[in-house]
Amino acid sequence: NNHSSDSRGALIVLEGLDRCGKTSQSSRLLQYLEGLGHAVESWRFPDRTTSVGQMISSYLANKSHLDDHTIHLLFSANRWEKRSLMESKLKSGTTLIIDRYSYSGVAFSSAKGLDMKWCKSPEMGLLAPDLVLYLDISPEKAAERGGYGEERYEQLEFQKKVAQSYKMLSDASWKIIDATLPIEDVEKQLTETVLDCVATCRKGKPLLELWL
Ligand code: FDM
Repeated sequence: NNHSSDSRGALIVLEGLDRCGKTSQSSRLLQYLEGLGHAVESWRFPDRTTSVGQMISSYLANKSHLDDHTIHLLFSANRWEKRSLMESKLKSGTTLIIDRYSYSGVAFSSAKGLDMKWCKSPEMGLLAPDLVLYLDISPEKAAERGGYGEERYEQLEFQKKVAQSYKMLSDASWKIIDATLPIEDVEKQLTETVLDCVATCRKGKPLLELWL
C-alpha cells in the first residue's frame, strides 16, 4: 500500500547459545530483506564500538575483572545508549535485525546465580522486540561445532546453565527454531516468520516496551 512510508519497521531479535548460528543467519536475513527492497539494518549487542562497549569487550576477553552485577548493568547500559536511535530508526520505517538483546543479558547473568527478577529490572523500558527468533541447539551439539573461542562464557558447563535460563524467558514473541537443521532450512523458517512480522508492523502493530 502507499502508506508504507508512514509505517514502522520491525524489531527482530536473534537469540541462542554461542555457536547456534545466529550471526550467519542474521547476515542472511539482512541480505534477504534488502533483496526484497526493505529498509533494514543489522545490529548486535554488545555494541563494542562505544566506550561502555569497550569495557564489556575487555571483560569478555578476560582482560579486566568486574563484579557480576556491575557487568550486568554495563550490558544493559549498552542497550540504553542505543535506545533512542533504535526508536527513531523503527519509526522511520527501518527494520532492525539484532544479534542478542535483553534475553542474553538476563540469561547469561542469571546463569551465574544472580536473581532473575533483579536481572530483568534494568531492561524495563527498553523497546520490546516484535519477534524473538530463538535458535535452539543443545549445549553439547553447539560445543561440537568447531569449538568455542577464548571468551569468558564459551564453556560447556556455563552454556548448559545459560540454556536453562533462556527456557524461563520465552514468551509470546518467541519463535523457537531447530538450529540443528541444515542452514538453508533454518533460513527458510526464519524468512517466513520475519516476513509475517514485518507485514504486521507495517500495518500498525504498536511498538511496546519490556517486559511484556
Ligand atoms: N552477553 C551478551 C551477556 O552476557 N549479556 C548481554 O547483555 C549480551 C548482549 O556476551 F557470551 C554475552 C553473550 C556472549 C558475549 O556476545 C558476547 P557475542 O555475540 O559473542 O559478541
